[in-house]
Amino acid sequence: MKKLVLFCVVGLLAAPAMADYSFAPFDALNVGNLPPDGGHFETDLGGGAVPVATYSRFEVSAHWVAGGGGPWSNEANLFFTDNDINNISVIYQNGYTADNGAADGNPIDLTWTGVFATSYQGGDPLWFLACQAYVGSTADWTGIDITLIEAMAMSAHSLGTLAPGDIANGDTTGHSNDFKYNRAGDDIWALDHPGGTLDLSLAFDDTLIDLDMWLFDSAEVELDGAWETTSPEAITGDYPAGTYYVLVDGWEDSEGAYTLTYTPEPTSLALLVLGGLAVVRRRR
Ligand SMILES: [Ca+2]
Ligand SMILES: [Ca+2]
Ligand SMILES: [Ca+2]
Repeated sequence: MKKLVLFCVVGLLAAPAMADYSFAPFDALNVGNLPPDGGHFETDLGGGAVPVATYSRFEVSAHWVAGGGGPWSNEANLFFTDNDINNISVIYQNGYTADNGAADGNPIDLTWTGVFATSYQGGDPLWFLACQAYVGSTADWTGIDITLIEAMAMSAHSLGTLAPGDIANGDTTGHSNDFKYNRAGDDIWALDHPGGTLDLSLAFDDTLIDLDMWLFDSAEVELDGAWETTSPEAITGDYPAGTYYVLVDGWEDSEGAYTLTYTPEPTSLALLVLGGLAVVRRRR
């Protein structure tokens, strides 16, 4: 009988103390669209005073009031870059709409919580750009409050360590959004890989949710990813022995239950899928 090791996540791990950085709040009035429509707002946020560290996430809030041209609050986009709009080399975050924007022009306190597509390392200037995406419309953003959140190590956030043959039953519902580009909660699992074929399958109810997964090495460098819209997501590759990390994350704000299966060989997975035939768990 195949040995299944089931991990059921019943609570969140305590987060390590992090160093965050906040800028003094500021206003952006008559915010319009990006060129060629024009009128967007941009600032270098004081020009590079942020302490050197790896910042992986951001939290932004602002009071939003419609101007002319019929803007909606869900058209309020922010961007983080390394330079002004004519000299951008690095886009830390591309057009990102608020968590609570609405399809209307009513005043609202907007919040954005997100993960940088490329982590910001501090020291170098960080530019903040704001725009209203609807052509010809403007809005006032006041009391813009930006906090940069220092990166959290995957090793510190692992929910458990899987060996070949293990299955993890998890659920990202309500979990913190620590990794990747979207605002969904996410889980990290460590893999104790004996070397050779590394085969991962992520099953979930794709009629309700859309989960994705990524594989990282021990230095937390991304090796592979699976971001189709259907279940199961699959990653297969040949990797040397060592510790690896799997990130289970949702598309946009999709969260829910999943079964993550780590098998040493594609044949084992095929047997499981074909009817639960007994397979022997590989031992080192
Ligand atoms: Ca998380
Ligand atoms: Ca996430
Ligand atoms: Ca997916």
